[in-house]
Amino acid sequence: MTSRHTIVGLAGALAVLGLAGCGAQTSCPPPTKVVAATIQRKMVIYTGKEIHRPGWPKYDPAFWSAPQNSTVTLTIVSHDSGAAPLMMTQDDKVSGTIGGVERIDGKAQSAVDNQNVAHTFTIPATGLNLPIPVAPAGQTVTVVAQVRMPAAGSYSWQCIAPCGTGPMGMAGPMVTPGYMQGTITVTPH
Ligand SMILES: [Cu+2]
Repeated sequence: MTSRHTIVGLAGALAVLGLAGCGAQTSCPPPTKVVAATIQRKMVIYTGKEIHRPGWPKYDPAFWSAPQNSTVTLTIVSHDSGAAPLMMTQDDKVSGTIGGVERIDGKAQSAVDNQNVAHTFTIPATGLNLPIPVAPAGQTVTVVAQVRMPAAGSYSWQCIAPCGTGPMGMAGPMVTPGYMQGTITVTPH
C-alpha cells in the first residue's frame, strides 16, 4: 500500500510539472523557454581627482558584456561636477530605455537640461542615449536605467558631450577607448 501510494504520488507530481508520459515520445512540446533574468551592471565616471588616475574623465569599466535579450539595470555613478553642454540639444533626451526614462538620484526623468549635461552614455547602433547630469561639487549623481540587450554582437558606446580636451572638447578621452568610449559585448546566452 505504501509503495502504491508513492507511485501515484510521483505520477501526480510529474503531471503537475507537465512531464508525465513524455520520456520516450518525440511529440513532446519543447521545454519552456527560460526567461532571461535582469542583471546588474555598474559604471563609475571618474574625473581623475577621486583616485590615482590621469586627469581625463573616464567611464569604469568601459568594457562589459551581457546576454542577448537580457534586461540590464545599468547604474552610472558620476563624480563629475563639470558641465559639457551638447552641441546637438536633442541629445539631452533619454532614449532607448525601457519606459523611455532614466532615474536620476531616484527620480524618473526623460531628459536633462542641456546646460546641466556632463556626459552621455550613448550606443548609436541601438538608439540608447543616457544624458548624465553634473554632480553636486564634491558629491556624486546616480543615473539608473533599464535597457533591453539587443541581438548578440559587439556594440560601441561613446559619450557625445564635449567633455574632452582640445578647442572643441572632442579630443583626448573622447577618442580614446577606455575613457569616453568603449564596447559592450552582447553574448548569445
Ligand atoms: Cu563625457
